[in-house]
Amino acid sequence: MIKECEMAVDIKDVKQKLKEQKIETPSWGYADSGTRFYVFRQKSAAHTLEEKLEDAAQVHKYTGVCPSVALHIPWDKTDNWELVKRYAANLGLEIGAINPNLFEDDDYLLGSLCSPDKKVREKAVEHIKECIRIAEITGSTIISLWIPDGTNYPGQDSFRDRKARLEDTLSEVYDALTREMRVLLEYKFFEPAFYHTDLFDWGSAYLLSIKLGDKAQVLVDLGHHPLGANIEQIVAILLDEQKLGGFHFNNKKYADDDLVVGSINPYELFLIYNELVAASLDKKTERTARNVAYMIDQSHNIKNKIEATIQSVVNIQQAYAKALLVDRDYLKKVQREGLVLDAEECLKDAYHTDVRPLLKEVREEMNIDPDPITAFRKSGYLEQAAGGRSSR
Ligand code: LRH
Ligand code: MN
Repeated sequence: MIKECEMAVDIKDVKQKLKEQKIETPSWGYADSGTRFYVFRQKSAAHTLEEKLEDAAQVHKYTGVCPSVALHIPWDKTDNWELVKRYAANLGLEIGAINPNLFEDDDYLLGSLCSPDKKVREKAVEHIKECIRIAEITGSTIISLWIPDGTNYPGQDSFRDRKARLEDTLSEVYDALTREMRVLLEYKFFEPAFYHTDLFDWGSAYLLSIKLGDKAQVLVDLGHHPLGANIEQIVAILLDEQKLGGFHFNNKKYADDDLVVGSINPYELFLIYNELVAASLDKKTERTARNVAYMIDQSHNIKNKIEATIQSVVNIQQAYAKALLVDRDYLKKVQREGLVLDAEECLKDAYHTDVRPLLKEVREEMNIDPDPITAFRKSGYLEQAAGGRSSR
């Protein structure tokens, strides 16, 4: 099976790229979460930031590719960020993207950065500046900014006035970034607003990122598109424009379901990685492709949260491995010759390659157990956590 691919790709190079993969896990993925209907609490769920970091360290221990954790403010708020940075470092982790929260405050009823009320806009900008100060201490270089603003009824507000407010408030945020930092603009086509959303698609985020400057890029959350949207095409365009900053990986069947990435549509995840690998081999886009931030953004309502996160990482590793096995010279040739079926079959050859043996070899060479979930289960960590953590 591996033999098949050896012709087209250098397996040593593929293995090296898989060993260098970096996937950031979300602190909120380890805590109790649910739907508006109910939260099924888990005895082993994390409640404190320390517990979330300990769980993230387990995911890194058993996958070897998750050295950083994204935080959400104020969900992870603390008064000693130096201590948090050291605590994480002692667990072999770094603090990753800082996510401001512009959706959990009474003042944001009519919006945050787009609110008609200047006081509210200033409050939202001040909150993001607080997140920038936190990032300076934790050594984070990414402010991951989802703007939930929108309206629920026609006539409620002016689209263009809100657009002007957003450009104005975000330029103040942009000027507050340090030289090393970048702000990733996360769009979403609806929810919590149900008539219009101010940052609703890749185009609105791209436009804004162009107006702001090089330190502003677009974040693609896989759950934030209308059904039928061609996300791999959006990824290709943003790469080509050097404006793809990162991902929030998850999967959906209907709306923003935040299910395990690759669980519903693994072919889509492969096609997204196919665009990323192609861009990494192209002089015009390789730098952007190299700096893409791969982050998971999920809520694990019924699966064990640590196991679901490990499963997510494995799904991402498999998608990347398959994309690295695509015979790109042959693909280019048949594409140029208009051999449609052959081009599609070239991709499917890689997609249908069982890369699990390859990934087991890679883990062994990284001195970690070839079967992460089984190894984690054997560790007894969950039973210990369930015993030691108070079910609040
Ligand atoms: C919004 C979102 C955003 C986060 C939240 C947890 O749907 O994707 O990235 O802030 O989920
Ligand atoms: Mn997200």
